[in-house]
Amino acid sequence: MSPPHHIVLASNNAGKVREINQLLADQQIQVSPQREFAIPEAEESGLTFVENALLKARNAAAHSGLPAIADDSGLEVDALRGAPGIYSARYAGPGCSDADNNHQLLLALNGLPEAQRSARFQCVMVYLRHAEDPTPIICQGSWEGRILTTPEGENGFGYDPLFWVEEEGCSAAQLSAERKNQLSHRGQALRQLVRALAGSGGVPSGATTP
Ligand code: ITT
Repeated sequence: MSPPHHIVLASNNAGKVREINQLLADQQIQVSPQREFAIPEAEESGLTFVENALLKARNAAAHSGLPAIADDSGLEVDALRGAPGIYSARYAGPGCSDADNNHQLLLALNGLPEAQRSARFQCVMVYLRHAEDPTPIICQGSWEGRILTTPEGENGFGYDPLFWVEEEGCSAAQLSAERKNQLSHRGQALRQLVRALAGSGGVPSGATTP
């Protein structure tokens, strides 16, 4: 049995949707962002990336009747004991912009030397065959870097202008979309998910295959 052909993507973040669509471009999967179904936003009440990803995917699957993929991701800064973490999208407060979050992060790390600015992006990507799927596919990726003292670059989204990628000698926002997807937490998680989907055939748990 082949993988599902139509999946709802449980994200309202345009940057994520763009990257995920690029990563899935050569797969035989049609991924529709949840805004096309007017799906109400899920409350991200979990305390882990996994919990929040499941909440978002379940919400999108329930409202669309389709299998769903969700990405819960964030930036962990060692000097901030893992903050902003699961709160990365709203670090500077409700309704804040990427620029507000970056400003907040620079304030929090003000004066800290380079050696103490280590950080990583985390991404948990989940797939639910349907809203009550008891065996979700859960994949995870992480990407090591360091927080700059001033933003650099225009590409990407979120904290990319402050995320220095040592092995590339530039910020994440100075990488091409293709290169970022090759390296990033999201790219790692989604490639795993695609492999798992190809193996599972996207069959609902409990269903029998001929
Ligand atoms: P959805 O829940 O609708 O997908 P969101 O932005 O609220 O969108 P999250 O709760 O997963 O999603 O928060 C992720 C935040 O982490 C995101 O808003 C960015 O601030 C940051 N982030 C995640 N991946 C990133 C990346 O690749 N580059 C820069 N920042 C990233």
